[in-house]
Amino acid sequence: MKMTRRQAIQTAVAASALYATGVSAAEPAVQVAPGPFKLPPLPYAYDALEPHLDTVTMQLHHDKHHAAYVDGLNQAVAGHPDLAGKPVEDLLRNLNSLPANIRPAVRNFGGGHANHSLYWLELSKDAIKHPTGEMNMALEKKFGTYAQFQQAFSAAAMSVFGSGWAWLTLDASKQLRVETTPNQDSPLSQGRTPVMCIDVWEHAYYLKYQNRRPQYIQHFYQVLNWAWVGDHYHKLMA
Ligand code: MN3
Repeated sequence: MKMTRRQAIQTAVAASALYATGVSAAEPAVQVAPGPFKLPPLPYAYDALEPHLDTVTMQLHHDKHHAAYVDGLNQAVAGHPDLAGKPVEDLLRNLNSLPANIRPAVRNFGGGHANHSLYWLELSKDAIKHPTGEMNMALEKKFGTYAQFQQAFSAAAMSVFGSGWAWLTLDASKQLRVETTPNQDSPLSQGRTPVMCIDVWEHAYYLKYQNRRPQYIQHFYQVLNWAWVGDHYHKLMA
């Protein structure tokens, strides 16, 4: 489907609200219920990450699952105009300052929105499969070698019981760490900043890999674009 220039601008704005992409949208924006938070467009075609992440999974994951998180977040902040204008990252960093009755919804739906927004952007069909420069040096300093980092990250992704995420994050002292969160919890709510992540909810891989999460993790590395992650890391360290 071809986008009008106006749609292209709108979708680019929606994407850049969370993370700078540097890429143009290949798919038009999916309609979600009106509200301050917008579903960012998938920054490539649904089939771009084949055969590692299959087309149907990408369609459902972005257009249905991520869209539902955006809808849920919009519903949660309806009637709270003071919150509606804030970036979702700010809401997640300050969960405890939110009204108690909307805190669980912002945690779940806002987390789902922020987490998936990062996940789409770090993936590419033309992935640079090895970190370079300062990203590589930082990983080697912390983990020894890239292979050792992968071991730690894969083990974290395998250790998530049920639904959740594994993360490469920066702590308050800008030190790298590997960690996991359950459900749609964001490391932002723990005072840490996401550098890279893997979604290990079954909806991320079950259609193609069924119960074989280790295979999904191995294929994830084939489309994980360290050029984007390294650029993101550089901006976080600046
Ligand atoms: Mn997901």
